[in-house]
Amino acid sequence: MDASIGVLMACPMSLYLEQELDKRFRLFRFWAQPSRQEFLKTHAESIRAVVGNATAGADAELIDALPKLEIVSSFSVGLDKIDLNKCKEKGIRVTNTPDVLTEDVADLAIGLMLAVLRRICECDKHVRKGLWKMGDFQLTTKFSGKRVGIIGLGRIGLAVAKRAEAFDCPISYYSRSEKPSTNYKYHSSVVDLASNCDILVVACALTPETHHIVNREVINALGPKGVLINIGRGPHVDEPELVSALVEGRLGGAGLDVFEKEPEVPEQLFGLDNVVLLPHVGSGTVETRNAMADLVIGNLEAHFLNKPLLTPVV
Ligand code: 8YV
Repeated sequence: MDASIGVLMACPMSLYLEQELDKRFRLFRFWAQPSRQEFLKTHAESIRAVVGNATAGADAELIDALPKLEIVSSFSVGLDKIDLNKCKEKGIRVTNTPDVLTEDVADLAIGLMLAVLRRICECDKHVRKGLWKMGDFQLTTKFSGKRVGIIGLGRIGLAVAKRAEAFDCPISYYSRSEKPSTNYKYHSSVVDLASNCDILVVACALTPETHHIVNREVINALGPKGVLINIGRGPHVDEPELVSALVEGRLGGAGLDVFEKEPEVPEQLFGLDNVVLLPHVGSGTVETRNAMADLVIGNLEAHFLNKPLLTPVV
């Protein structure tokens, strides 16, 4: 690799990735710059790649500030922090990290379902606080056999479905169009899906069309016994509506790995025992994060060696 190629990392995401990028390129850490404006004045001309993730990517402003930008390689499967249209217009290539994280994210979705219904986190607190000696824990809710509804039947949605099937859960889904390749029941509206399932899982990409796809109407359709699982993106859900539904008992529970304004989480949720709150860790295992990092590097190397990209988006 040509070690003079400038690569800009948008925010901290993986020490292993930083090390590997350092070995191959001239790596700039955007978050460590005292003034981004000054930094760009000095180095914009030498940056040919941006590495972003689910927190920071390449918006129109950054893309316009980097005249030599050739590729955005995202350490995420989600592309919502990248201005894809702008990249297309300017002929900037875009790659992401699909497949390598599918199993982890789907595993965590099932973990959240079990944790919410069986109150696993509450049970753990009960033991740690010494409350077991005072009496048995309250009865909880069975997971096996519950009707699971999935918004978005892409790689992750399908992996969640496959796992839930092993728990004898009937599967239904919503997506833009029916998938002829599966026998899962299709609903052409999210409200219909929510009315006909016990657990609703958000597993679609965040786009302008799917922003707040889980709104008040959907939450009310899911109802006081229903559970929402979000392993997609915070802005898929109208968060104030979700919070009020949980507080008022109009929704049975929620398992959330993502939030609208991460790392801010609505404090009203902290007092509720029917919610499980995770700090966006769907892909957060050593194995998967390293595989994602290898894919980011593989894409950058392919690009700069004029070879086909491994996981091209644009
Ligand atoms: C990461 C993600 O949490 O792949 C995605 O879309 O949200 C994640 O895997 C993130 O990009 C890690 O920094």
